[in-house]
Amino acid sequence: MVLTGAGISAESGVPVFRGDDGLWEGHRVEDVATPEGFARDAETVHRFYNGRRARVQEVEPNAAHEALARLAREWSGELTLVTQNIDDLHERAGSPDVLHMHGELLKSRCNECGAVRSCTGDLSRASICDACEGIDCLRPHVVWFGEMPFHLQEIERALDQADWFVSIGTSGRVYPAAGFVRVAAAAGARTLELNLDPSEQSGVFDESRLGRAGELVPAWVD
Ligand code: BJW
Repeated sequence: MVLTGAGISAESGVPVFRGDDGLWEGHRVEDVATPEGFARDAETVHRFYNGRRARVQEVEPNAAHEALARLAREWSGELTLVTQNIDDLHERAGSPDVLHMHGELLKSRCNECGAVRSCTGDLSRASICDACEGIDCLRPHVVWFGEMPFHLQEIERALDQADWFVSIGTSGRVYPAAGFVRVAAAAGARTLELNLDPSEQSGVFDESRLGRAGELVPAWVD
């Protein structure tokens, strides 16, 4: 099983969350990444995600995304790819069946009827749901703090059966993803971390390699 975070898309030009120049710089997390923040000021939250949605469509997958797609194509074993990222760079590199546990930026969800739709343009309070025709009921199809991540049952099954657990480009600060390495290790998997800096979970991994995903991931895959 491979778990990816913001660091794998950094070399494509998608900013990470934490640290200097991170996405949270200039934004209070509780304003733009919680259901309460959205209820308080939907326009600000829409602006935040509209900007990121436009940006993501301008960038390209990098060597790390491509190496993981190659792994899925050429390796005879079973690979589960779980990403915390809401961009579509794994899919564009050719990875099949990506589990987006924190949702997808290029989709909207209706708060009233639950309809999930492709969304490549801007959302605003005036957007209309094409399923229930409600106004002001669309939100980005993402998982905010306090909400339940997606695909947890499938992920638990994969963690339980994994021979390898490899984490790429994540700070290991956000749960439940940050706890996956312990679950996999307890179930008998060997664990490897590929990250630019030591993460919150580095000490838990059997091995931690520091460097850029664009170099480390192709080297590991090949
Ligand atoms: C490079 C690089 C390069 C840079 N190459 N590397 C204890 C247990 C369980 C839950 C909690 C808990 N304590 C608190 C909670 C609640 C909360 C939580 O975790 N809070 C923490 C702050 C403590 N979690 C939740 O609320 C979650 N839901 C939940 O827990 O539901 C109940 C539940 C209970 C039990 C089981 C199951 C469920 C929901 C979390 C939702 C997170 N949402 C966000 C926003 C998504 C939408 C959006 O994108 O806007 O997800 S927050 C943000 O952080 C985003 C990311 O996916 C996530 C992780 O960030 P990531 O990917 O690690 O990025 P960075 O920036 O932190 O790190 C980047 C790394 O890359 C760095 O280390 C760099 O060094 C590295 N890097 N360039 C390689 N070139």
